[in-house]
Amino acid sequence: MKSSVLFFLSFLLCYVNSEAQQAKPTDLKATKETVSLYANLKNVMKKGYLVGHQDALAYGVNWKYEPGRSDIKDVTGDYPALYGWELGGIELGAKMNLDSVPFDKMRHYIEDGYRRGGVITISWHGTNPYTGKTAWDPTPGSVAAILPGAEKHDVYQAQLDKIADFLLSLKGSKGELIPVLFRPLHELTGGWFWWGAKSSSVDEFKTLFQYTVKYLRDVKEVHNLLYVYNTGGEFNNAEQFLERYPGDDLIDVVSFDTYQGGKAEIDTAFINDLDRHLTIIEAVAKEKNKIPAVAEMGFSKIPYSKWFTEAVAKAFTGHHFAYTLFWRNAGYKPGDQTTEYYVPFKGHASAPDFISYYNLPQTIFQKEASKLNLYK
Ligand code: BMA
Repeated sequence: MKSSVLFFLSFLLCYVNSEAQQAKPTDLKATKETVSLYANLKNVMKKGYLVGHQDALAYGVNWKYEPGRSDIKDVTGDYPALYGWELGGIELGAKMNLDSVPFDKMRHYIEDGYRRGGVITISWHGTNPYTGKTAWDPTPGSVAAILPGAEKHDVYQAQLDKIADFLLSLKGSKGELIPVLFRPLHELTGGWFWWGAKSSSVDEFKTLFQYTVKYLRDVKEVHNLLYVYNTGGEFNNAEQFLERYPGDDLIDVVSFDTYQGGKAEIDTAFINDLDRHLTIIEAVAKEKNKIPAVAEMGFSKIPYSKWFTEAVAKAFTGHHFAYTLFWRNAGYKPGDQTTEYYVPFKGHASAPDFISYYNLPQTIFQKEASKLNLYK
């Protein structure tokens, strides 16, 4: 009798332990808040997904740097639950990023979002360390040239030092580090960035990703990061999705980016692809015990006014993933004379549809996210 009780108790303990272990990020030294965020994002998926917006607090269509403002808030009365920010330019020691957001302001916006209980994700369209040109310079050999021991390795390492400094400068009110979903080397299956699939071999890319995580985590001791593996839409099965995956010990979130282009109509191919890609990454995440997410998405200028309910929500039906991030409301860009925005602003034709999307039970914006206590 006694031994069977003991057996039962130890079984229970093992079960509880393994449940707890399952909810841990790959960085064994991750801060308390980072560990909590990871576990909570896993739980969130059971009920819905966080909705995010890139550069949400810095600017929107026809406005810039107005304290407290956000296009999503203008339309819904609520902030997004996830805030995307971009570090491109920081590696050069610049005061502002490649989209003209000053890093000092960005730090404050990050603190604001975190204080409200929101989540932060960061991308990095970094300068090509090999050529000194932009991120969009897929010169062959760029990755090989910066690997440990190669001619431009020190340039990349110095870039990472700047990244580490910024990430370690993000602090909450008690001095705790703000957790960040960090997605370096994103859209890695595409051919447009210097780290892309067209300009590096699978092994070179994996080595670069492994080095990047290990340098930030083990050398720079940055322990407020969850690492996001982030492809483009160039995959048809798990094997293709995972071709450049650097390893289970380095990745916490598996994700992809997706954009609708073309005509102002419902595009069944876009919906089907999104649905299919989610099915693939959800299976990968389940098998590897990771978190699935959509790292970036949008339909620039939202020319179809029911896009959010009839395309996005439709494709997302029945899926379980932690978050999605709509890309930035840049508005008119004098540089290339184009206009770009991905969520409606007040008065836009798709604003009523976005409110319907906001009201869906699965979509989580700031007010709901705050109640979830994602850092506890
Ligand atoms: C792109 C566009 C660019 C921007 C870049 C990095 O998709 O929005 O205007 O510079 O992202 O944020």
